[in-house]
Amino acid sequence: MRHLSLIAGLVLIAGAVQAQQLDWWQTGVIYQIYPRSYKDSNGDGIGDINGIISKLDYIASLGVAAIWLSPIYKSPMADFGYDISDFRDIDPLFGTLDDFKLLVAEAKSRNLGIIMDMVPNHSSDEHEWFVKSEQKIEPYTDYYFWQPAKGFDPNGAPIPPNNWLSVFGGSAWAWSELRQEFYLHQFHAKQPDFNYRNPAIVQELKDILTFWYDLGVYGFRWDAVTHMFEDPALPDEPVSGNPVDPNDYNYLKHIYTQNLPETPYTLSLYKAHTDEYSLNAGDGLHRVMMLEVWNPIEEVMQYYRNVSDFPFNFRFLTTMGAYSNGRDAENAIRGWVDNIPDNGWPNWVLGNHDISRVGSRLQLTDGAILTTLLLPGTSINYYGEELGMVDTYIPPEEVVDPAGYRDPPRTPMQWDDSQFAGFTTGPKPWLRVNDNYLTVNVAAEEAADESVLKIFRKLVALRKEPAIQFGTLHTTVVSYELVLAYAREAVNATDRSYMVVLNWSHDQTHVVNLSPGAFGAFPFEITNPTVEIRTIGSDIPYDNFDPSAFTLKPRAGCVVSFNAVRK
Ligand SMILES: *[C@@H]1O[C@H](CO)[C@@H](O)[C@H](O)[C@H]1NC(C)=O
Ligand SMILES: *[C@@H]1O[C@H](CO)[C@@H](O)[C@H](O)[C@H]1NC(C)=O
Ligand SMILES: *[C@@H]1O[C@H](CO)[C@@H](O)[C@H](O)[C@H]1NC(C)=O
Ligand SMILES: CC(=O)N[C@H]1CO[C@H](CO)[C@@H](O)[C@@H]1O
Ligand SMILES: [Ca+2]
Ligand SMILES: [Ca+2]
Repeated sequence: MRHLSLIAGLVLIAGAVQAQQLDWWQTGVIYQIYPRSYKDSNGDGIGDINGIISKLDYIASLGVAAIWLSPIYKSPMADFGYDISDFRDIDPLFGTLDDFKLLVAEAKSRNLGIIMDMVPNHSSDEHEWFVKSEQKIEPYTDYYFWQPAKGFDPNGAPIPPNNWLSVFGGSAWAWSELRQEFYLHQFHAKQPDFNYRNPAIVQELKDILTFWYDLGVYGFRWDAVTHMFEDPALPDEPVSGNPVDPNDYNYLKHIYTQNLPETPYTLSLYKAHTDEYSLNAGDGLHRVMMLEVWNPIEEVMQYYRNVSDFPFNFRFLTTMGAYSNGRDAENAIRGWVDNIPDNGWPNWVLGNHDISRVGSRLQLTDGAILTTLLLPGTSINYYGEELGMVDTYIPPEEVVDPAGYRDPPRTPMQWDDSQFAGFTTGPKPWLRVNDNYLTVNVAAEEAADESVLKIFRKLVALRKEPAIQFGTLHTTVVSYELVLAYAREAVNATDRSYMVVLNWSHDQTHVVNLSPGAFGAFPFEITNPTVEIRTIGSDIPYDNFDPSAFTLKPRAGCVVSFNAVRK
């Protein structure tokens, strides 16, 4: 049994523990929308801003605090919007800047913030800066990573400066006939890398942040920041020993092009800029900075402190699978909360646009949201998680993702049982709709007695409880490592405490005893228990809940409120 006091939110005054006010981004749930797939307003088969506006009442009904939008900037779409040609405009596929302003205003009137995506390592080659940089027009000459050829081969072809490879395969260097130099592209050749050693580019990005803050944006999620810096001495990278083609990215060990120590420092400049903006705005709104960092946990933790409000916690994505048990779930939780630096705020991510949906990956959705939404910290939830949407099989001839594997979690939101799940009125959505839309959809789940949607809403509402905001976290694993139970023990004994119990087993039923003295018990007596939420089909009786003997079917779980009595 392990315990954690969330000191971050508490101050000890004259022996009495008092709750500090937590901020919107800490108590709230952040709802990620992949805009192409949420709601199409004009029948072209692609989701857009007006579509999102038309669904704001639904989003507000979930109780979430903010919407994070995957990129909607102007882009030639060589990489679905991650190749930006104007950081201050909206792509016409999604609408106009005026549509965006309306979205911000309409969201705000429903108490919802809008969070934008920042893609810092490169722009599109069609960006005005790159076009001018290629012509050496000041001040753009050194905005990108230019290098002369190392020499010329016998046929007169330029030889790249070193052996660096692009994430998409092949040399990371592309030759510009015009400038007679190579530029670096860690991703697509249409995505030239910025030169972050040039203070002018650092300033440009600050100005872009200011532009969007002025439009009322509540913060940014920064895309995989690992590729921001490269070693300026341009050493060849060593061979990794992986049995892959020499043109494959994994052929080399990326010690000179990933996770350079300059990255957290540069990000801290943006964090300082953001905090300064909030201070000067004088509106009391904390603008949030969330980072995507896929590194080992010790490295990820370096991105707290003055670098961001939090780096995303991907433990449930990277350490858990369909056959993970209660112990694995406990490890995923403790691995984060026990490693977090002082004053660091935890967060929980179950899925996103780059990875198999949680309903497919862990083969459960209601149990997964039950497990993460009542933990201390911010919850980030991908659209459709609140319905139990799963990955969609895409036949090879319909694959559109340039990387080839990211279509299944990106299929259209399932609104109702009409054609294309109500996503579009046009003849064809950009990606097919999951066949299960007849039953897995918003309308059906609103109507059902029990549904993932209803569970999600109740969980979000419970996050307002003092015990969920400030309570001590206790975790335990019982029943042969199969059952994870955790409690949020209220700081004030008069407040209700909460317990979440989930049976991770696929095929066995156990009887659990969580009363004091029993194996794995909590250090308090559980009195007046009430079942608040149960997973679908679990048949856990709402009445007469006995914490000393209760049975959970395979994959079943519940949330129980109670009064904790310390002996
Ligand atoms: C506990 O109760 C006191 C007195 O009502 C209150 O001031 C304090 O904020 C509460 N603490 C928490 C963590 O809820
Ligand atoms: C952030 O903290 C690091 C380490 O203490 C420090 O070197 C850096 O200057 C800080 N960044 C800012 C913008 O103050
Ligand atoms: C969870 O389900 C498994 C598989 O059916 C079963 O063996 C175990 O007893 C159940 N655990 C609880 C606490 O009911
Ligand atoms: C730091 C950064 O922006 N990384 C991104 C670079 O571009 C690729 C491809 O668009 C993204 O996947 C990375 O996250
Ligand atoms: Ca559209
Ligand atoms: Ca870079």
